[in-house]
Amino acid sequence: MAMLTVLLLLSAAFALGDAISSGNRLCPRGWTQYGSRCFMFVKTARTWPEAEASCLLSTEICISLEANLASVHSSEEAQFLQGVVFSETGEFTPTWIGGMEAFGGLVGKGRLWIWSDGSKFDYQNWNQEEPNNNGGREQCIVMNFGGEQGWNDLECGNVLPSVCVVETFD
Ligand SMILES: [Ca+2]
Repeated sequence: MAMLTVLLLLSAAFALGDAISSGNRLCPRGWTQYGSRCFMFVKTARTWPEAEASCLLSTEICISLEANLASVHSSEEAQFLQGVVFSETGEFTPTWIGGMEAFGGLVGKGRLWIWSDGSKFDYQNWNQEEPNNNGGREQCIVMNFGGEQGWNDLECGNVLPSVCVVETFD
């Protein structure tokens, strides 16, 4: 009987441990958690496609994280990302995020913007007069642009720092 009690207590303790750890999701080392996601500023200046590829190659202890350039879904999240960049560079440095124009502008009227992580394009933070597709080749989104420090569409070949995102994990 005593043994059974001990076993019951042990299993209760393990169940409790599971509950605690499931509410305590983690970010890889060096990444900053916001909500259910983890972000990392990448100082090395790259083109947008090179920056996205670099996020995809992110690893943690030899495990591929398959991160993407960051999507942004609220003004609070946009401000959080500005804070991440500011804390790393001391200023509001123009930085690639994961927004890009789908289908190379072949959608006709209006432009179709998507996030490279596949999430819904449900928030935008364009500067006034943007996105203006200056020169007809501005298909990637940069944050912290100009005096307004909002978003601008910019040619994807510009080299800039970037911010990656990955989901938290148990
Ligand atoms: Ca523009």
